Amino acid sequence: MGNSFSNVSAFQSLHIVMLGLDSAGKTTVLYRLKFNEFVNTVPTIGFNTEKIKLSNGTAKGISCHFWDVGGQEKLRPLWKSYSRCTDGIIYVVDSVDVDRLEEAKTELHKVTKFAENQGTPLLVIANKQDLPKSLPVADIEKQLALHELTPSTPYHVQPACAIIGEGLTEGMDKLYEMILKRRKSLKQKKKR
Ligand SMILES: Nc1nc2c(ncn2[C@@H]2O[C@H](COP(=O)(O)OP(=O)(O)OP(=O)(O)O)[C@@H](O)[C@H]2O)c(=O)[nH]1
Ligand SMILES: [Mg+2]
Repeated sequence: MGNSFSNVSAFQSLHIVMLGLDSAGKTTVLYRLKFNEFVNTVPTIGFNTEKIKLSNGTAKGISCHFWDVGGQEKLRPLWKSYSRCTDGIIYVVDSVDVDRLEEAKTELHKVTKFAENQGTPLLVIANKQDLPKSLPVADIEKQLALHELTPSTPYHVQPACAIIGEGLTEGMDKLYEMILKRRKSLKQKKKR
């Protein structure tokens, strides 16, 4: 007891949406978290949803209801309704797809600007860090212009490799930490 996680019930279910351009690795992340193994994916037409009890890290035991929405251009209009009033947003980026980082930035900034998403914690997963030409996290943070997000959006950028699961526990722990912090400050605001 006594740590920052002690005040949240392990039985609460968090509502998390996973967004990002097509082929960024969202579904690979989802099934890595669910089965703790690599699952070969096909492009998502629509969405996948899974209830997952986190099995590692400081958020171990916390239940999450994930919504993994397809990233193809024709599916992106769906992002608005899926991201509405969630506890957290995970934005997956392909760290080698440098040519589409500008597009990834534009789409991310659109999502964070929706009124219903104001203040929702954001975890950016800089995926595919196993590949030789992957951009370092600092460059991805800069190219996505995360410092230009609305000041109320707390964020963390996590280097990861969804294929082997590296970085996912750390990322989920950070997201959980940001969610708790936000809940605490909303509670305090209500009391005033
Ligand atoms: N090398 C490498 N490949 C990865 C990694 N994560 C995912 N991939 C591969 O990237 C491809 C796309 O992965 P998906 O998880 O289907 O991508 P997605 O973001 O769900 O794509 P959409 O469903 O189209 O939006 C697949 O071939 C994955 O095996 C990673 O960390 N490293
Ligand atoms: Mg997918």
